Amino acid sequence: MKDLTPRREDLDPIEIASRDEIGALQLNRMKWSLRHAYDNVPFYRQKFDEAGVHPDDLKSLSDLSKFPFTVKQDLRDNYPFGLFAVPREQIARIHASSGTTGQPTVVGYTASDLKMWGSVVGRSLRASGLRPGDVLHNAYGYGLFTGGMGVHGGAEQYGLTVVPVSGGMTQRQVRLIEDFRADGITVTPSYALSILDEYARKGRDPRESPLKVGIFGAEPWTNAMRLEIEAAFDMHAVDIYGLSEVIGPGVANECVETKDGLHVWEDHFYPEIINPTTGEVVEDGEMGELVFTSLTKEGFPIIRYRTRDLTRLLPGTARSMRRMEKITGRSDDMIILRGVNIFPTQIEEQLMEVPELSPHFQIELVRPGRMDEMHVHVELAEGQSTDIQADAAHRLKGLVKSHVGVTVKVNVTEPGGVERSQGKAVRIIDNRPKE
Ligand code: DLL
Repeated sequence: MKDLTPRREDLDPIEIASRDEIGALQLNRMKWSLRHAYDNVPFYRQKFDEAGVHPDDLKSLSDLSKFPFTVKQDLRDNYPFGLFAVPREQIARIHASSGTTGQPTVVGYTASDLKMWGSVVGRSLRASGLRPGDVLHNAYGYGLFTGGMGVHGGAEQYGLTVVPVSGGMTQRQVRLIEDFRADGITVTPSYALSILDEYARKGRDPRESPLKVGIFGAEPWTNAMRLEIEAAFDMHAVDIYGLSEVIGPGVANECVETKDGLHVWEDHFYPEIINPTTGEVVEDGEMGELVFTSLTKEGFPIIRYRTRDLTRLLPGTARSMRRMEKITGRSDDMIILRGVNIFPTQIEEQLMEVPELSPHFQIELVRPGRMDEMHVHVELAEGQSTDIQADAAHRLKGLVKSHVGVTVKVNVTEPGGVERSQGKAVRIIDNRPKE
């Protein structure tokens, strides 16, 4: 793999500024952001008043903990535009969650928010190893989802040649990567695996592809998966994080030279980690739920948003800004099976240990009697004989038992037997009877 480390002189000065400088900038911006939310969004004014706090009470960054949290339900309750802080006419773009499981959540951006978003996405792409003039194959979904257009805007602003393929039509993905000589690909890790399958189907060697780096996010993935993808494509694989409520992709990104967690672009998004049960802020280094406050957003300021993502904050390495550890999972995706807490990423880690199985998987929860059961659906890797099916199932079951601590049933299908996604993978299917 090529060394893609960016030159220090190409970084934004704030990326490598002193902690004091970063802190001073954050404090100024945080004061502005709290005031902006309070003055322009009735929801925030009411919440702050009820909690007995006022933007003027923020004297230091740690005073933020006095302010109330915002949760997803607050966005639903204020559907569609109730949390906007500028007149609707000044909103240049809307994005929204798909709303398949309830009321969609809507976010809005002013023209200057879009510029700021472009700059943090550009910074993320540079940290990933891309340079102006490189070709980017953008396979995140275009539309209301922030992945496609968010990466697109930032890539253009940064000076890349963007190929806006979006998700789907997997055969065409491979063809365009090859024909347009893509240097980088932005895609969910699960859909990257489908593209990899397509290389095999075509009888082409992905190691010969022009790709130098893959920038994967929008769903949890493990370091074991990173090694698998890096080896398969002979390219770097880095992690990009974000969420629509905070802006979209580009809230945090790994640096290609260290790949040791994601640097949070703290000059625009202020992170805290809280104990999800008590709501108390915990020290850096401790695990908990990630909470974000936007520092510069005009259209849709967000104060202390509870992401439900579980991670911890670590000191900066390749940049001065703090890192968040690769996300283990969302509290929503935590399965409690007979008292043991399990995240799908833990199953992924064990699955990677069995080379006869492909990395695609789904978890089904059932309750045939009184006890919940977890069935792991996996498939044989391409070219494996069905004779080893039982043995592979047995091995995965053993690994899950000894490393995760639960007994699961493993169902090994033929290649292609596990449902594919073109964006975020659906990892858990809950077929337990509804209470
Ligand atoms: O997924 C934005 C995005 C697009 C990020 C493309 C990266 C790349 P939402 O649809 O609002 O936004 O979903 C946000 O996805 O709270 C996490 O649970 C999860 N997520 C996003 N990035 C990562 C990641 C986009 N790198 C939710 N690792 C977040 C783990 C991630 N989970």
